[in-house]
Amino acid sequence: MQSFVPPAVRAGPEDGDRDADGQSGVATKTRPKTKKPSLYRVLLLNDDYTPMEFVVAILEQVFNKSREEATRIMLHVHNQGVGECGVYPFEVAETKVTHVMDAARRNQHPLQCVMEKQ
Ligand code: TYC
Repeated sequence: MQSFVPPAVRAGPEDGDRDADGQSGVATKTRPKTKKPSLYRVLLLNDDYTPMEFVVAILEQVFNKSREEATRIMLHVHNQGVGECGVYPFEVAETKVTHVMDAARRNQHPLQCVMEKQ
């Protein structure tokens, strides 16, 4: 015995919703089943000791920036104190922060990289 669930409270069409034509008969446009992932900004913080060239290299290698864009972001952080390297889904942002912090530690630089929910 299948219990009735009104369409308005269901997540979206499932296999059992399809009729002989393969039409679901359930509206999907207003409530798509797939959810967009939350996005996180990855930020670099300024300090007085990390070499500019190291920060540029991080922005090129970890954040796939051109040398010109990497230099622009590095100078923005240097002058403003903080700057955005990119916006990513949680796990991508977390991995990039880890890569930056590992590289900074390996090279004994105090560079700090953080993420924040957008
Ligand atoms: N302020 C540093 C210097 O003068 C350069 C720097 C830029 C450091 C950006 C960190 O996130 C940073 N060498």
